[in-house]
Parts: sequence; structure tokens; C-alpha cells
Amino acid sequence: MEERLKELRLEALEKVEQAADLKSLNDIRVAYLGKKGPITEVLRGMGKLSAEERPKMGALVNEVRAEITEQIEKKQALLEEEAVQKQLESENIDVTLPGRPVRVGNHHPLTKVIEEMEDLFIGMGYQIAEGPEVEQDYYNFEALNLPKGHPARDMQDTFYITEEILMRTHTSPVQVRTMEKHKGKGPVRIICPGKVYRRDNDDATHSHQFMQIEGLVVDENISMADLKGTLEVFAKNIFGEDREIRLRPSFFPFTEPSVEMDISCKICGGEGCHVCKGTGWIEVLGGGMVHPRVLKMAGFDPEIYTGFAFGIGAERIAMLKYGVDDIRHFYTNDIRFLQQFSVQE
Ligand code: 2U9
Repeated sequence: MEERLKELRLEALEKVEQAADLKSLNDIRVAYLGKKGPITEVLRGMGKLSAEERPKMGALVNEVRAEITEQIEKKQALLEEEAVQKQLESENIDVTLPGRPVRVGNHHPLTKVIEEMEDLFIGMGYQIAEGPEVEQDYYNFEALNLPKGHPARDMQDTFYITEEILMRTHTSPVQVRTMEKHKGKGPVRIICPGKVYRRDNDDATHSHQFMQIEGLVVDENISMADLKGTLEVFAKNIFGEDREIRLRPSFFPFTEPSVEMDISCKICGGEGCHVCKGTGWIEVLGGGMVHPRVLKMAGFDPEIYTGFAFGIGAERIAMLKYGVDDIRHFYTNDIRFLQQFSVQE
């Protein structure tokens, strides 16, 4: 019996030593120390021993069982430690690795132009005014000295919802609405950015829908000199300090006198090139002194008040500023086009 116990001890300890994981270690524990295991069997056989041998053999069984248990526990601690190490290694983070770049979007070029214009004019004491894109014939045409049947309406043919309701062709109706709110009392200093519509065939320089920015100042003693000075500040700020401006006479039903403004060509510096078609000048906007009839219809006394107004397409500014050759790029949203206007530019 003693031999058998020693054999079992050796066998069990060897297996414990070789156990590769916690599951096989537990199998060994059950196999050797469990109720149906060989050691329990030896204990059961002790009844047959003499009274002398029994305590000796009992002590040996306890010793063997204690030793196997101790070794199993040691091995278990070792395997558990190993498992923790393995897990830590597999979850290891290399803090020296470079981070994944965060993709930052950017504003649309038209948004950039509009926000730049807004900042500039807010700095000069203007307020931003907005209004409906679906407008009444009265605010879009009538109040701007374009009565029904006026030939200049053709130039701004639009999409009609009904006979009297239409998609606005300019943001001028916002100016009229703002003037009405002032109830004949100046000053009015506003910038009106917004979407406008025209019945036009789309091509590289025309779009049936575009963004306009219009400005209006109404007060006592406002003159052409104020308009010219303001437009010069605008041109130099948006296109560069080295740009010159010139005003040419023009006609709009809502301004009298009316002008168109050119800026000197950046490409040739005024010498004449293909961009300015050999003239050295590029047309950018229209403007003029608010027609007295327009002032009157909006509730201002033209004997006391005068005003200037101007209008420009945001696409036109963006095309000149960024060298874009086709207006349709602004609407097709090709990511390769849009990404060129990111902050890192
Ligand atoms: C009121 C009175 C007058 C706004 C003006 C222009 C001249 C002009 C065009 C530029 C390019 C339209 O976007 S475009 O196609 N605009 O030339 N706009 S004067 O005059 C006003 C506006 C409101 C009450």
C-alpha cells in the first residue's frame, strides 16, 4: 500500500508539473484527489490494515494528499499569473504610435465668400438681413420700380408659383421689407446674402439659381462718394490691396444714377490678357444711388433721405478670387473641388 501511495505521488506530481493550462490542472485534481480517485480508494482499503499499521498509513495518505494539493495550488497560481501576463501582452498599447489623423471638413467656397463679406460689412456698422425666397411680385419687381410690363423684367425672368407669387430674382426685396420696417426713419445699413433664381439656361457662367449679396445704405447726405469709397474698401479687402477700381455708367431701374464696377486684372496687372479680354479690367458688380421712387414706395422721404445700393453674385466673387472657370463646380459637390478650400489651403 505504501508503495502504491508513493507511486501515486510521483505520478500525480509529474502530471501537475506538466499541466499546460488551468483546465488540465483541474482534471488532475479531480482524477487524483476526487471521491472516485486512487487516493480515496487507498483510504477505503485501510479497514483491512492492522491497528498498528493504520495510523502510519493514515499519516502517509494525508502527507501525500497534502503534497499533491500544495503542488496543484502552486501550479495553479503560476498558470493564473501566466494567463494574466498573456492577456496584458495581448492588450498592450504602443503609446508611441502616431495617432490616426482626424478628418476635418471645410466650408463651401460660397459660404467662405459670404462669411468674409459679412465680417467686412459688420465691421463697417452694417447688419445682416434675410428674407423669403418665395416672394410677392410687389416686393421683387413693383417696389423696385419695375412695374408690370416693364422691359427690364425680361432680364430677370423667373419661376412663377402663381401670377403674384414667384421665386425672387435678387435679394432686393429683403431691402424693401427692411426699409418698410424702419417706417421712414434712417439710417439703414444692411447686407442681404441669399439664394436667388432666374429663368436661365445653365452654362459655365450662368446658373438658374445662385447666391447674391446686396448692400443698402439709406440716410441723410449719402452720396455717390460714399458708394465709391465703400466699394473700394470691399474690392481691396476681398481681392487684395493692390487692386484698383473704376466705375462705369450703367442702368438699373432701381438706381439712378447707376454704375458698374470693374477691378484691375490681377493676372496682367492692367496690361491686358486673356482673363480680362485685353482690357486690363474685370467687371464685378453693379450699384448706384437708390431711385427716389424706390425710397418713396418704401416709406422714405426722398427730399430728406438718399441712399446707395449694390449687388454682386457670390459665385462671381469666388470665381475671381479662387480662379474657378465654371460656375457649375459650386453645385456639383465634387469632393476633389471642395477639398481645395480647406483650412490648410
Ligand atoms: C433697393 C434699391 C436698390 C441693388 C443693385 C445691382 C445694381 C446689380 C447684379 C449684380 C450681379 C445682380 O447678382 S447679379 O446678377 N446687381 O447690378 N443691384 S443695384 O439695388 C437696390 C437694391 C435694393 C431697395
